[in-house]
Parts: sequence; structure tokens; C-alpha cells
Amino acid sequence: AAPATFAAVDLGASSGRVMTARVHPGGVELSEAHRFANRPVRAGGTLHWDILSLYQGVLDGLRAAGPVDSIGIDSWAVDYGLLDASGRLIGNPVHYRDERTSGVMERVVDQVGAASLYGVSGLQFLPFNTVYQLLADPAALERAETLLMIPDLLTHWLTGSIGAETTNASTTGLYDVRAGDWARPLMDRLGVPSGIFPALRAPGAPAGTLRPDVAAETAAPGGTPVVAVASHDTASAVAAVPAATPEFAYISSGTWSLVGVELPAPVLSEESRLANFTNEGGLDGTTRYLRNVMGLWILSECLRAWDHPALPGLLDAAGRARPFGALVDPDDPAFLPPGDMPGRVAAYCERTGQRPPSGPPEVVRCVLESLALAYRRTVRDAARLSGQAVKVIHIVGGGARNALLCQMTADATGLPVHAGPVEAAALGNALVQARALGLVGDIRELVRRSEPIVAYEPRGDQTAWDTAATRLATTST
Ligand code: ADP
Ligand code: LRH
Repeated sequence: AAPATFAAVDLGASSGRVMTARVHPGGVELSEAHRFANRPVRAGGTLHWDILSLYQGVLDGLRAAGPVDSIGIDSWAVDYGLLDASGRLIGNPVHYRDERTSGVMERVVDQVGAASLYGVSGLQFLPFNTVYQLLADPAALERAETLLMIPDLLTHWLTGSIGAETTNASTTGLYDVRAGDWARPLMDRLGVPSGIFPALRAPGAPAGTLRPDVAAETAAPGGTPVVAVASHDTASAVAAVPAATPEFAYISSGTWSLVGVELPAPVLSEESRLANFTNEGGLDGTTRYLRNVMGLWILSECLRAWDHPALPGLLDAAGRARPFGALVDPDDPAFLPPGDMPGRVAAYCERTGQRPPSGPPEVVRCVLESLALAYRRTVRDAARLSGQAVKVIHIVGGGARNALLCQMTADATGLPVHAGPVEAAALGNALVQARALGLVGDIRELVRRSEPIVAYEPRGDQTAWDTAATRLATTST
């Protein structure tokens, strides 16, 4: 087949990028056409996404990318825009870290019961799941005619088409994970109007073509196809994990760390619910059985508090800092909202009778060791709860560049860690488009052939990590 070029728009919580992927029978070459900051804006007391600036970034990126065979968009999950009867956006999409959802999940759980929610959606209980955001703002819901998840909203602005891509729909809490359809009876029970949810489309399905007026702002001709890729960024990233064996776990490591395994079917057991594991939709009907770990967000908020020192130098210093000082549970809700993260780490330590780390290198060491311990616990829980054996851990996303964390993860888990690709989500996005054109068979095999992977073998003293894990378990608040 002749080579083809695809534009993959990948919007993460920290940055957006438009990548071009040139796909030929021997492999894929990815290059960055445009990268832009994703800066949330607090206005009127609410934390918003700057959706128009993100859309402008997409257009600028499509201009820089040049003509392409097709376009796909993926982004972070759970957030959405609501359109009114005339198709206009009702308000600016709100950031999932906004505190308007405070107490809503607890109220819904009281009303319908955690087991019956989990039995339908199989979704982990996070306060910002779409369903809780919707119920936090009944006035907007009342005016809404259509709900579009972020990638579906941007796709709509590019093409005029309306649809709901399934991997992202599976993060709403309003998707029936066994039926593979919107959970309309649950919506009725919760008072969420089921008419606002568009028809579903699976990754790889067409999602319209570029409107001529929009095309004029890009370098792509009008009529360029837009494809519904695995539009949840984590689903695209998992699709591009270069695993050579089915016995692998993944850590999609960016702002969040999404830690889990790929399964043929969801796990909806009581034990799984209590461990707060999620069953999100993956490519080709797979289940992404995983848990959100707070991730590098804690580190990036520390960097912000310290006025952005250079990360490589700081990681070097953290590598030389004393091991196994204070440890924190990254999943503690105190770490979720934006704010003074070094202060919150110190407060956690004080609350749990530990000497707080002093100075940035010690804080970073504490955060990374704590993350490695969270990864260890989560990989082991995923394997135990699903019965899926795990022989290797793949780390993809920006966190694959953090050699200290990759090595700690290998040491803590006693498993080899394969790091890369950094731009897994963009690769998964582009290769689903290429596959839809018939250019690619096995996406993972193509990624293995094309992308450098760095291997970390476990080393050092496993018992030190066992001791640290026990200590953390007993100090968790
Ligand atoms: P998202 O998709 O959520 O925006 P990314 O996958 O782009 O996130 O990952 C961003 C993270 O990658 C940063 O928070 C940072 O911790 C990490 N990172 C980026 N570059 C480097 C680097 N040179 N060394 C270590 N870590 C890095
Ligand atoms: C990662 C991610 C994750 C969701 C979160 C809201 O970018 O999509 O999978 O839980 O953002």
C-alpha cells in the first residue's frame, strides 16, 4: 500500500498536540506539527477548560500538519460540553478538578447504591465522573439538548457531525458496560435526560468530513475525513502499548497514571468494586481494567509551586536524595485539586507522624517513591482481581521519560519495565485511522517495529520496598 499521513490531535491535561503520523508497510513515523499549553482558567469561582483556545490550537495544528488522509481527536475523559436547542454551547466546559461536584457522588451512592451503579457501568468511583458533574448543575442540564464529550465536541466543530465515541462514553458512569450501550434505565432513575446522549460510534468509524469553512483555516482540503478514533486518550495510549505478550500490565503515565491490564470482558465483582477498579472501554471491545493513580500531577503541581525549576536537574538531585524517607498515599483526595502541593505533602506527613521532606529534591523523592509503591499495589491488585498474569509492565506517555520513576517501578514491583513510546496516545490515534484505511493489521506490532523502548530490570533490595509498602499501608489516612 502507498504511504499515508494522518493527523492525530491528542489533548492532555497539561498540553495539546497535533502530531502527524506517516504510515507505510514497514512502520510509522511520528512528528510533532504543533504543541500548545492547556491552561485551565478559574473565572467566577469555577475552574474551566479554555475550550476555544484548545480548538484554536487544533486548527493551528491542522494548518501546520499540511494535507492529511484523515484526522482523529482524542482527549482526557469525563468532561463534556452541552449544546442548546440551536446547537450553541451552554457555558464553557468545566474542569473535572472543579469542586462543584463536592458531595454529589456520595448523594447518588446513597440514593441508588454503589453496587447497582457498579453493576451497570463497571466504573470506578471518582467524584468527577460525568454523571456527578451533570447532577451538580441541574440548571444547565435542563437547557441541554445534546451532550458531547470533549473530543466529540471538537469533532462536531470540525465537521458538523454529532456522535458519541464509545471508549470515552464508557467514562461517563452512564454507559452499560455489558450491553455496550447507553444505560438509559439508570439515566431515568437518576433524572438525567437520556435524549441528550447521541448515537454511539466505535473507534475507527467515520465521524464526518471537514467543513469547507473550517478547512479554509487549516491546510487540509474541505471534505478531509475525520475518524472517531479511540477518543479517550488512555484508550488510544493502551491501543499503542508495544506489548509482545498478553501477560502485561500498563501504566499510561501523564498527568494521571492509569494502571491496569487489558481484558476480554469486564470484571464486576464485589471485590473489584471495593478496590475501586474501573472497566473502561478499549479498542475492539476490550476492557481497560485499571485504576486511576493521582500520578505526575502531584509532581507538576510541586514544580508550579516552586516556579518551574528544570525537571532533569531536579530528578538527578532526587535520585541522590536519601531513600525511603516520608511516604504518602498519592490517592489521598487532598492531592486532587490544584494548589500548594509541597504544603499538602508536608501536611500529609505531619498528619501521619512522619518527618516531612525538606527541600525540592526530598519532596520529589517522596512523591516518586510513593508513586512507585502505588503502582506496585495497583498492578498486583489488577492481576489478582482479574486473574490476568503479568510478566512485564509497559510505561507509556510523558512519564516514560522519567528514568528514576521507571527504575523505581521495576525495583518496587520486581518486574521488568519497558518504557515508551512517550506519544502513545497520538500513535494509537493515528494507527486506528490507518487501520480504518486498511493500511495496518496489528497496531502493537507496528509500534514495536517503529518506536525505541527502554528496558529497566528490577535491581536492589526488594525487601526495602516490601518494608516501605507495609509502612505506607499503616500510615495511610
Ligand atoms: P498529559 O497527556 O496528561 O498532558 P503527558 O503524557 O504529556 O501528560 O506527560 C506529562 C508529564 O511527563 C509531565 O508532567 C512530566 O512529569 C513528564 N515529563 C515530560 N518530560 C519529561 C522529562 N524530560 N523527564 C521526565 N519527565 C518528563
Ligand atoms: C487521562 C485521563 C484519565 C481520566 C482523566 C480524567 O488523561 O483521560 O484516563 O480518568 O484523564
